[in-house]
Amino acid sequence: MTDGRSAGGQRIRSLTTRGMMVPLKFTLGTSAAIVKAVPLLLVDLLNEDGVTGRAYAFCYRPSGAVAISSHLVEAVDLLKGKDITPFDVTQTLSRQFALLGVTGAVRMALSLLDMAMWDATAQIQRVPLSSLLGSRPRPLLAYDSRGLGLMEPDRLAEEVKTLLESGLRAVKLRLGYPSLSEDLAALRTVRRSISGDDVAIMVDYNQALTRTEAVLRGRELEKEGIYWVEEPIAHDDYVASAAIARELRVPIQIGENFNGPEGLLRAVNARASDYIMVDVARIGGVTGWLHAAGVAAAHGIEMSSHLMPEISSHLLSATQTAHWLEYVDWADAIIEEPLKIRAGMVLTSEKVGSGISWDEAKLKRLETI
Ligand code: SMN
Ligand code: MG
Repeated sequence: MTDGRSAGGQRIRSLTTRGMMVPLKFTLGTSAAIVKAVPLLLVDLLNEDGVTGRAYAFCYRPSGAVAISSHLVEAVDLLKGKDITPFDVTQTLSRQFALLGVTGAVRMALSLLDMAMWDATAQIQRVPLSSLLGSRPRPLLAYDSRGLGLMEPDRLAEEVKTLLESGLRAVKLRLGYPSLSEDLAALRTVRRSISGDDVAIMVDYNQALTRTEAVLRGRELEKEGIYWVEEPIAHDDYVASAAIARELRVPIQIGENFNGPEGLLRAVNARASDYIMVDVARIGGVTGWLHAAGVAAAHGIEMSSHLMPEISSHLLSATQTAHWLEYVDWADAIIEEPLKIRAGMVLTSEKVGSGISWDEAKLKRLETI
């Protein structure tokens, strides 16, 4: 303990945020948007012990990075000089931002602060984040989510072969073409291009369908052997989602838009899906994830991650009902030690903290926001 700080507490000295555009190796056409480059916000939180906690988040749009950064600056001003823990951050700042609304960019800012503080705590304790959480860095079942956007069938056939060179044995295909027959053609093309039947195919509609269309398309798709159908309809229509989950044999997957553990709890209570997937930057960082994982465990529901695999791997390592890690390599363009894949599994970093450190030489090559 230093500076009269309580055990486990930190005093924030300064915050640095940097918005970076990272070009993608595989253009990602989803039913919502065509993504060629991703805006990532990098956070450095220096505390009075001289330890820098780091975190990054995918911000969906460049303006998202600007908004999140602006909320972060204000949040850190409110905390400066105070002896705080991640637990306090969520509690105190949720009250301060309550009238603006702890959702969207605000939720992401608070999640990033929490993630950076946990990273610093794990560094101070000299253990990997997953070990600090009572587990250890584990190899994880993971699917490749880098490609297979909406595109011409010929290109889909080529792309899936390239993706499988990574060694992972599962891929996610984006659907939501204008017609069911086009969705089926895309799925069959991917299936035909994969030798052997041990590769799982997840499909993601990014909220493109109506409830009726979701049941009609789902009934045909499930005959083709898919692993899950993700976000077929508006993400927050839990009543309709529950009806779809009852109608279809194939499991329904939702959750990347859950706002905090409370959002997850509402979906679980509504039986809105068979599986759940959590975005660490929307669920409330490490603290929010732990609460969410408790709900999932109590209900015996398989829980997967959404994007940001570097920190999510630590969290899934400490999740009782851990299911699939969503693997993307977007952060390889900003960090020193990219995640490794061995024998079809993603290896959680064994470095102290979350294992994230910026590669300044790589950052120089990127466009800033
Ligand atoms: C997704 C969300 C945002 C950007 C790219 C892809 C998708 C996923 O919903 O689940 O990966
Ligand atoms: Mg999705």
